[in-house]
Amino acid sequence: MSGTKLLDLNPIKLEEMTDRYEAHDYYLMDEFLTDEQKLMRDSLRTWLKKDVSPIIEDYFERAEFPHQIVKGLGDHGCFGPYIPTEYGGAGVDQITYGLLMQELERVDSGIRSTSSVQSSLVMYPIYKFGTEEHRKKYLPKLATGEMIGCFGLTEPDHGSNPGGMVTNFKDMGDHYLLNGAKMWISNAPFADVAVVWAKDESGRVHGLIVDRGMEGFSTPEMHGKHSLRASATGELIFDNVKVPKENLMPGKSGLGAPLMCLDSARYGIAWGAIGAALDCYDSALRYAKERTQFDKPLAAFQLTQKKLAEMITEITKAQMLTFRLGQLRNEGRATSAQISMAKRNNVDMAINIAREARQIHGAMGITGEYPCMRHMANLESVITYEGTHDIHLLITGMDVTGISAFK
Ligand code: TGC
Ligand code: FAD
Repeated sequence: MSGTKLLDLNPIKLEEMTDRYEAHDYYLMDEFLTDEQKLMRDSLRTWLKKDVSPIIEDYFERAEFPHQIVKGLGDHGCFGPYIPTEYGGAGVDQITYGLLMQELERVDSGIRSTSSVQSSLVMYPIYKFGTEEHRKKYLPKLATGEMIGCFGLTEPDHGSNPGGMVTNFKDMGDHYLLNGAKMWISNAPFADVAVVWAKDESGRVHGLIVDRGMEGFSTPEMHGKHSLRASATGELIFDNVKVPKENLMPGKSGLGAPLMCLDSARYGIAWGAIGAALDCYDSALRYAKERTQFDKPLAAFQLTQKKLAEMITEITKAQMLTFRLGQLRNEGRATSAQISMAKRNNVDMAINIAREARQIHGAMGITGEYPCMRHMANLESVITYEGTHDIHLLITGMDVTGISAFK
């Protein structure tokens, strides 16, 4: 991993931490990792335990994004981990990227979301499809968090079927005129820049970079979410927005361009979901050993052991599936369908574990004192965004049969 950005390690005393999370590695997967991969992961974990997990429940409850963590996310390589260092990214491999997503989502899916959007849905398309001017203008600031981005694909009437989008732009000679609306957009309310997918006059999809402050562009926040509450979600409204022609990303057009970004983000989610599952399992295991009923720890009852044993089995299977996917990504051999399988399997695994872990905590499990209910609620978004559970099943179905069952 030459050319990677190494971190300044700031040792934090364990006794300063209230977060008692211990990572679980039943099949000794760490033995496959390099020292550098472990260093980046562990450094992020330490910072998250000190500065993020102690505040996350409060921000979730207030339905607010903790803006004060943005700099720390940038410092730990969570914005554009695999973007080359010459553009401010961390320049790391795909397994390190996955490990970072796992740590973030171990704390909260909303925090991983912020990183996924910034990295895979904003920095990646600018790096891959933008011009050199775009890369130089946006990537270094996005990498530090000085600038926050969002990604507008979903529309009020086009979610699973983004190809039906109606947001469009017309060539006005010296600029483009953009009209339409996007909905359910993570980071939209405070994003400085939006990567927006819209159709030209011939119906071809292109990516445009829309800067905050352009006349006719607004980003109202969406309220009332019972899930992903520590992440801000909003609309993108384009009312005759004059977009400079140089803001069109020329590298690729067609629906395949946003779908390539989704491949990268979905891969990160596959790792992230393992983090949420590990946190629920870890909390349930500790609670089951510490809580007694009928004069025995809960962990001594066979039914509790069945739950815990099945949880760690499913986590271990997901860890192995995802690690192999990471190797394939590093070699440039992972297919979109393989990524769909991992995203679907791991999020489903995590949501089931969150539910079982919540049960082990009894009534305490519904409170914010333990993380399971928050993870469970968050995972309801994760199982829907970046392609729903059923859409990913249909992608696997199409891959193995050669027949599309979408339409
Ligand atoms: P279809 O005709 O199959 O494909 C259209 C074109 O795209 C190509 N393609 C891909 N290219 C790269 N990567 C992929 N994964 C690709 N999948 C398809 C395909 O080859 C074709 O290319 P071309 O050159 O022939 O035009 O498209 P379709 O209209 O039938 O739809 C296929 C479907 C349903 C699989 C796809 O549209 C889909 O994945 N739908 C789900 C939508 C989705 O995931 N939206 C996510 C929005 S962003 C988000 O949720 C962010 S949450 C972020 C956070 O907070 O973490
Ligand atoms: P629909 O497409 O209406 O689907 C509803 C149900 O019908 C689902 O169960 C689906 O599986 C099923 N269904 C649909 N089509 C089929 C079919 N062909 N066969 C069988 N079943 C089908 N989008 C962005 O662009 N950018 C973002 O940053 C972003 N962030 C998000 C953040 C949050 C918190 C959430 C919840 C969503 C976000 N999204 C974002 C939107 C997300 O990608 C969409 O919600 C998702 O793609 C599903 O679209 P939909 O909600 O319109 O559901």
